[in-house]
Amino acid sequence: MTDTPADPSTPTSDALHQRPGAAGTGPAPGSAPASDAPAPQPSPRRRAAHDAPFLAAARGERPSRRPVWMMRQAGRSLPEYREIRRGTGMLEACFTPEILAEVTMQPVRRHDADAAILFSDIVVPLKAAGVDVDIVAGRGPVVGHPVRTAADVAALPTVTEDQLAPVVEGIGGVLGELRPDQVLIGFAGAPFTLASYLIEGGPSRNHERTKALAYSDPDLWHALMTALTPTVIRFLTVQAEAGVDAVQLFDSWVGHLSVRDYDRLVAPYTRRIFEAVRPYGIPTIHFGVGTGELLGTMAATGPDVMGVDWRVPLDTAAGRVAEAVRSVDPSRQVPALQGNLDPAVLFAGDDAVRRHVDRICAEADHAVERGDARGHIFNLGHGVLPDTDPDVITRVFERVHAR
Ligand code: 1CP
Repeated sequence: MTDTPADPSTPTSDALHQRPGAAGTGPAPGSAPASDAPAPQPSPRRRAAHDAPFLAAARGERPSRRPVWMMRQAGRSLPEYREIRRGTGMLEACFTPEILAEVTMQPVRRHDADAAILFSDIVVPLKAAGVDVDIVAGRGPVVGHPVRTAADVAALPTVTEDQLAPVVEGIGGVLGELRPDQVLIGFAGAPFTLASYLIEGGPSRNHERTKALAYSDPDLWHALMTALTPTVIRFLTVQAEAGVDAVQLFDSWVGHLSVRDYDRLVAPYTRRIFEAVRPYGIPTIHFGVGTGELLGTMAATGPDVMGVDWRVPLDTAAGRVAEAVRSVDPSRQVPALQGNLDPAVLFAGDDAVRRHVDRICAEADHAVERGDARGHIFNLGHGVLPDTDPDVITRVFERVHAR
């Protein structure tokens, strides 16, 4: 894989306004996703997100207010979520369009969020493709037959558009409810994080089987990443065609790798994914936990927005990101930053919450003024913890909007 080419990696403001659904703005010939999917089709449900603060910040324009959303804003912190989920399995909920749309909208209504995040899970495309995976309450994704041999890799299916029809229908439901200044973010798990669940068979503290496979049998590792990448691309492009306004690629556990290993084992596939989504003209976000040392290398794979966990101050993160992006292509606009309140701060009382929110906004502003970030989207440094008081979350949204 070569590095991201200069021009296409720098979506201009115009390019970001273009939706594949608008007349004559579909992906350029030859730049279609690296899959056998048909050329992107206009979505009858595609809306124009006008004056959306999220989009302005992602493009490097001045937003009418500082945009804020939270990873895992939909979910167990909300009583209305626990209510609607009663008696319905997690994956069943992800494949039921009405539940998907309702759960996605719940935090947007309650907190006046600037973005909805699609209620789904990173294992949804694997499940849709027929992989034996379930989400076990209190544990997370569990894989019936872990992937550890060449035969296992060869047997991995690539998800098809038809298998994702319920997700497309759910997206339509959300788009019908959002205000024009609110956006819908679609997402996918990145191949490393998916590979970890597939190899380990479930959540893992140290990802030792995953790393052992990569270190002992690089050919098998690359075969697995090569097999997973088209499913990730298909999941994202199907969401883009259904009308999402942005996508986030979660490589949640990639911070367990050294930067050298990340570059060899992961970056080529991530780059391929961002290249495949770029023709859709929607902002891309990239995020992983514990990625302080990887921020520059991750940013160089091509996202428009870099998510930062809470361990690195945003102005420090911006320096790392900007330096890496400029070293690949000095003409490329530096990414915007997303982050990075420690989710545990939400348990520390209103004074601490205000102090940390204000500090983070100041660090982001410093980075933007210095020219090391094109904008700031406020978020947590990882997902909302299940026991968080939803009223505290609402007050964070209010505080950020006042800044
Ligand atoms: O029954 C339940 O409510 C189970 C809890 C739950 C929820 C609410 C899981 C199981 N997934 C989800 C939804 C989910 N997953 C969203 C919804 C939208 C939102 O953010 O509001 C998103 C974006 C995800 C993505 C996801 N799933 C990631 C990437 C983000 C991250 O947290 O780093 C990962 C790693 C997963 C795997 C997963 N799914 C569920 C759990 C408990 C886990 C983590 C398990 C582990 O520790 O490995």
